[in-house]
Amino acid sequence: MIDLYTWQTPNGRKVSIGLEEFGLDYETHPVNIGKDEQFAPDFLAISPNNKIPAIVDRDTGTSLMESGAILLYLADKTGMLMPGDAKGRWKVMEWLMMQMGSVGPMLGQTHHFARFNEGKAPYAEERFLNETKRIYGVLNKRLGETKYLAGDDYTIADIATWPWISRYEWHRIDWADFPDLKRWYAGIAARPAVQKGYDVPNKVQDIPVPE
Ligand SMILES: N[C@@H](CCC(=O)N[C@@H](CS)C(=O)NCC(=O)O)C(=O)O
Repeated sequence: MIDLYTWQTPNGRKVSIGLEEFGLDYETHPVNIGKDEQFAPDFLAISPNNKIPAIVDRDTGTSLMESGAILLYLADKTGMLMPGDAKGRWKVMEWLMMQMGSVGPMLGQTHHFARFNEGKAPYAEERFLNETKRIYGVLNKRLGETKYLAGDDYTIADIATWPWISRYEWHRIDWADFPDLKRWYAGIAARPAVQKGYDVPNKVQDIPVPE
């Protein structure tokens, strides 16, 4: 049994979608980051950086913060969604780290400057919207070459990246420029585990899907 500490954000959804895909039993503990619950001392003991998501694996006593580390841990625990061969594993690492180092941080800044604080910092808005568009281009190019980010198979690299793209309505992109990313996005959106994990801990809206 896994205790999941989360909120309905892209980083949180990575782990709830992952848990659904892995078929693991989990108990959800909502941490309302809009009410600063991530700063509660009890939560800090599990997540030293005061951010969701975090897990505690009751089977092993392992507690983990950082969505990338959590997905790697769960893939290791189940032997799923990560290739067995070294070449395949490193491709997953490559695209997982690209998500952790670029997709999440850059798109996250776009949300802050272009969505929540529009007009306050024009340079930052321009910089992060441009960076977001550039990243969409990188993903689109990759997905023009391979079915999923790390190759032929759906892996934790896709699970980590998809929830960020599911916020595309905030990114001011034109889907006509990114047909391969659109194909990938829509295919993953249709997966039952993704639909279930998207609504954890609360349903906010249906998954947006571009026309
Ligand atoms: N690198 C971390 C980022 C986690 C993160 O930024 N979580 C956000 C929600 S998406 C959060 O908890 N924000 C609350 C805060 O910054 O105080 C991960 O991937 O788990």
